[in-house]
Amino acid sequence: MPLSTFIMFAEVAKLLACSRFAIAFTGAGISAESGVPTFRGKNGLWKTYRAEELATPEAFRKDPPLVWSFYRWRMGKIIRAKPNPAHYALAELERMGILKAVITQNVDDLHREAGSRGLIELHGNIFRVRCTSCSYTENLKESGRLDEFLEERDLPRCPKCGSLLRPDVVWFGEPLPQTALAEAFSIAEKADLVLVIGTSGLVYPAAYIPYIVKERGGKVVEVNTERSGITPIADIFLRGRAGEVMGKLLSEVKRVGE
Ligand code: BJW
Ligand code: ZN
Repeated sequence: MPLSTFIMFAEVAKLLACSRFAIAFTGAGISAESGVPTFRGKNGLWKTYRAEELATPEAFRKDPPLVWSFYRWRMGKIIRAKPNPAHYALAELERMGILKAVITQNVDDLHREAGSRGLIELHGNIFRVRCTSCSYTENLKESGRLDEFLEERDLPRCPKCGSLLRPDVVWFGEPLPQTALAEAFSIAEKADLVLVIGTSGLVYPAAYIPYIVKERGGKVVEVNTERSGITPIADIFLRGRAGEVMGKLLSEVKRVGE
């Protein structure tokens, strides 16, 4: 590791250890090392698939079989993915009392699997489905019906009213879940440090989170393999893969605390 990177790790570890209310804001890049594809970038989903044909309410109205085949494929891929050292590092920082919340744009459930408890999911959860007509929702992981659901060829129907079910995720042009967004903004207002990990920072309103922290005088520490929409306001930029960087950072935080 070059000396400058080593010094930056030590500095971030100290900032974290001395923080009063540190939070994390994560995106698809944190799950890349778990084998979950990101959206943008050279191997991103939106390079192969067109977002407007798959991740909008209009697309679902126009062609529900197409949208469902995309989501069934992703559910099947994501259910086999395991959290990586970055997810585990955040859960451990929370157990150590350093991290107060993880605000994620990811729908893959990997933070929860890694043990994060103060978790806010801004864009929903891919393993939850909800009815397009009534209030029915189901978490397919919890109900144990995921395999059956993935094998089924027909469009999924609501067991209560027979209407079409849809993935409980947030598509372009849809509002984010109100309680989750309000809570995320309120937490960001309190934070004196935000770790921004693996997001292009291009999708709003989620991408406001680091700006809120910065505006209130908090530090912005970014972990990413590339520059992002957030990099211009980052106080410290740790370039690298989330799993590798966060594993090292956790060790450094533990060393500082000894
Ligand atoms: C690594 C790595 C490794 C790789 N280690 N790093 C201003 C204000 C408000 C809204 C807007 C606004 N301007 C425009 C809008 C509209 C729109 C928007 O933001 N569009 C922009 C794209 C221009 N926003 C919306 O439509 C939102 N809704 C809304 O605004 O509603 C308003 C409304 C109010 C009231 C009534 C009605 C409407 C909704 C946005 C929903 C986004 N949905 C998706 C799909 C979720 C479901 C699914 O999974 O299928 O969410 S799109 C996709 O993008 C997904 C992600 O959560 C989101 C963000 O992507 P993310 O996580 O940043 O991933 P990538 O791929 O972009 O980046 C990966 C990063 O990782 C890169 O930087 C890599 O370098 C890095 N990386 N490997 C570390 N190993
Ligand atoms: Zn229903």
